[in-house]
Amino acid sequence: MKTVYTVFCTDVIHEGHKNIIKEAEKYGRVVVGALSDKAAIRFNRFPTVPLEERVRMYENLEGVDEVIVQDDIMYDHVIEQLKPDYVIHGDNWREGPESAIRENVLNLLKTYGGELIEVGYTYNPAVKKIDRQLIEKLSMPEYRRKRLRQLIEMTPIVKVMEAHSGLTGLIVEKTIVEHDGRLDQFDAMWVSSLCDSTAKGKPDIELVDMSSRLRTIDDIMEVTTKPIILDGDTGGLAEHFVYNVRTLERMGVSAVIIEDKKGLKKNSLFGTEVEQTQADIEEFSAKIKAGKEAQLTDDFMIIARCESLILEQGMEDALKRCRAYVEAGADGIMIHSRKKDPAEILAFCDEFRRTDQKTPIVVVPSSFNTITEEELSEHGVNIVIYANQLTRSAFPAMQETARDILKYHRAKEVDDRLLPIKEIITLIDEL
Ligand code: SPV
Ligand code: MG
Repeated sequence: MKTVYTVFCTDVIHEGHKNIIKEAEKYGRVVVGALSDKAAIRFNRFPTVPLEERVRMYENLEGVDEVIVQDDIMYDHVIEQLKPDYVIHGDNWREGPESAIRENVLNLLKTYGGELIEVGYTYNPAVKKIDRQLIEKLSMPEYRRKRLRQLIEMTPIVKVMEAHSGLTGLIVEKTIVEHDGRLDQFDAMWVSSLCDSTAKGKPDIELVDMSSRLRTIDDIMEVTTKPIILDGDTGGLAEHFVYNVRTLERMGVSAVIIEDKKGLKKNSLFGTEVEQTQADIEEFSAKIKAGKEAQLTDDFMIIARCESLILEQGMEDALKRCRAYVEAGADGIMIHSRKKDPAEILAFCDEFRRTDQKTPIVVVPSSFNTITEEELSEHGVNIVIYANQLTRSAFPAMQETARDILKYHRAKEVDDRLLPIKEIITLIDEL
């Protein structure tokens, strides 16, 4: 009896999957791989049904003989163990990043004479509708909100990219790359005060008020499903912060990060070049505590950001504060630095982890940008935020285009470096 293998990474079985099984049965015994959560989040949609339930769902399908778990997007391990005579897949993986997986399968099958069977991908209105429903489900507050906590458990390091509009949200949502035989994408979005303010042409001094920040979040939420972390600046008055916590929670935001400054907040990357005052430990702890008491779900996170290293108050002060903030109920801590050398941040993480192995650590490597995600993870970091790189890449590109059109009195010279009109008009999905 020959073995036919296919992998599923879906929460809902539709005609397309049934069609694959029907085809597979013609060739032999059907083994279905259930893609593990940690593999699925690297290129597919975030699972809303636990792995064990997905396995059971696939086992109950007519024509399926066995279900195994595939723990990686690439098939190496599974093919090595199972040596299937055939791998069967929809033909929709020939283009785009998924073609790297197809290459991987073809190379593995070649080593022992296995064969790839590709069947026409079913994309009828019923399948399309299921697809839309799955996406809509992920964008609902009750799914989106808890997803950050789930990601912290599921992945060694949660990768977060800045978004400040529907368009930048779409970039974070949809960008998937294949590099070195691996597929990858961002896990979540950071609604940065710096970039949200900059997009509105305003300074990053808490001038853009909460109503406007919420409007930005809503624009992003309209077109995305990934979890959102809000840069909440100082959190404002504790008496106001509690109301904002409830609003953010209700909208489906996963976390707010508030920093231990008071008075006129300026951007941290100014450091001590401008006057900035750190709040007392007691005062800031009370704000965290009030926020935690106000929230109603277990999903929402209030993360305390410590500015001691930015304001050159020393390592001991940073550690003392972060431990106090955790004591006050913070669900995570963010430690910031504007040094180019990551040594200071790593020393902090190592020391913090010596006494606290659990509380999530967040870092923003804008200045210490030589450090890799893997190295950060080895030092106990759970969330890495790329806080401003989209804004910083868009601004010079737009400025150069504006300059060149002024210079040449026409747009021909800039056209080659622009997104083709056809692509811009199809960038946004139609319902
Ligand atoms: C932001 O992105 O607004 C931040 C991070 O707060 S930083 O600009 O590095 O202070
Ligand atoms: Mg900020």
